[in-house]
Amino acid sequence: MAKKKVNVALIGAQFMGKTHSNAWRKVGMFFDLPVEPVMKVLCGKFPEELAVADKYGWQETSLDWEAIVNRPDIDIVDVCTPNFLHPPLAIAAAKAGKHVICEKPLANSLADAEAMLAAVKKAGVKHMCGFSYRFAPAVGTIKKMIAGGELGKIFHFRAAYQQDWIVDPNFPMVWRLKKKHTGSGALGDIGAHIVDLCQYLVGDVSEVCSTMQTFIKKRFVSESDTGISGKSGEKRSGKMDTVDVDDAAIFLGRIKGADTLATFEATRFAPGRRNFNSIEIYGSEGSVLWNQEDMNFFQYFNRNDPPLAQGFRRIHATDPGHPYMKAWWPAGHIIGYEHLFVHEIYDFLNNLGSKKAPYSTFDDAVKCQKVLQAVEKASATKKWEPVK
Ligand code: SOE
Repeated sequence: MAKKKVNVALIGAQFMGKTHSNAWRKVGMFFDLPVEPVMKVLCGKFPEELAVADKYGWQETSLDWEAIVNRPDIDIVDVCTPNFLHPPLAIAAAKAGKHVICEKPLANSLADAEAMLAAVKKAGVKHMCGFSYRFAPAVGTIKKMIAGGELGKIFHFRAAYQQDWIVDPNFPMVWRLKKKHTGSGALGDIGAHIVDLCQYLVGDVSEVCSTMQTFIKKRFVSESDTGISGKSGEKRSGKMDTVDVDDAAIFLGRIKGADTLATFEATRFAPGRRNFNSIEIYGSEGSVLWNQEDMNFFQYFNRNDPPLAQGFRRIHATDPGHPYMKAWWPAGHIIGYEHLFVHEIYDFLNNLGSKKAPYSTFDDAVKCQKVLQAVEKASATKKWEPVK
């Protein structure tokens, strides 16, 4: 029987537009879907960025997102723009009765994030915020192990998300470094991921203390700067602009209803760490370690192993029993960063018709945004701040 077609519009054609386009294109090839996604329209801000539409697999292009989200034939709107555009796009899509996917962090502020959640709830549409690392097979297995009591009572959740792409003082001003476009710097961009992983795997953060730092306070504006972003390696325009967000945030958290201690580090100034999103979880029965740069494996220490055989074992999270893996290749044939987005789109499509949402929703994203807000406040007050 022919499957119902669902027409997709993707807004944003840069890095996340690319990862999501790949996901929309691949999902039906590797997963059995209850519907058939049709890659209808790729929306962008500049004509030149839409040149990729054809090779990405989109049928049409548009510079008018407003017209597209209101088009009657569009069923799903996927928001992959800089953060400041998330609220207007997602709220308009919800009001038009479209299901909405939005990249993280949901918004630049808690108020905007809550407005987005209210809009999708009011419209009764499905909503997902793409916390992609939840969809790593190893992370899914770790979640099952914790839920199954295999780590016992959790003492510590520790996460460090370290990058180094702006250590070079010659890297120009881009939207991720301007508060009006991004909300916060490393905190909201990569800190959001580790906050979400903590709340997904261990529990909700109830209070935080923190400190944040901007290491390079002025950056040159490149000649190609669009007012949102310049491109690295471009000629200088002679103008300098102020970086008004954090380059790094470190914070401590306590977990609601438990005596678990959480430590978080989000930095873009760790030379050599290209995209080192790492978590460590230590419990009364055992511990696990995972990092995205080695994403097909995790390490597991079991306190109940025979005394002379104790140690961290390196588990291959590609055996078919690990989440999503049976859709890909035989054991040992590893997958990559882009597969996480195929997994999230699969989960979204596979549950379009069901009440449940086994993926990160706008509710989860608002919970994350509450922690981000508390971290920024704690950094200013230099006190422990509650997550409200
Ligand atoms: C930049 O830090 C970035 O692209 C993040 O915005 C993504 O969420 C992360 O997956 C990779 O790095």
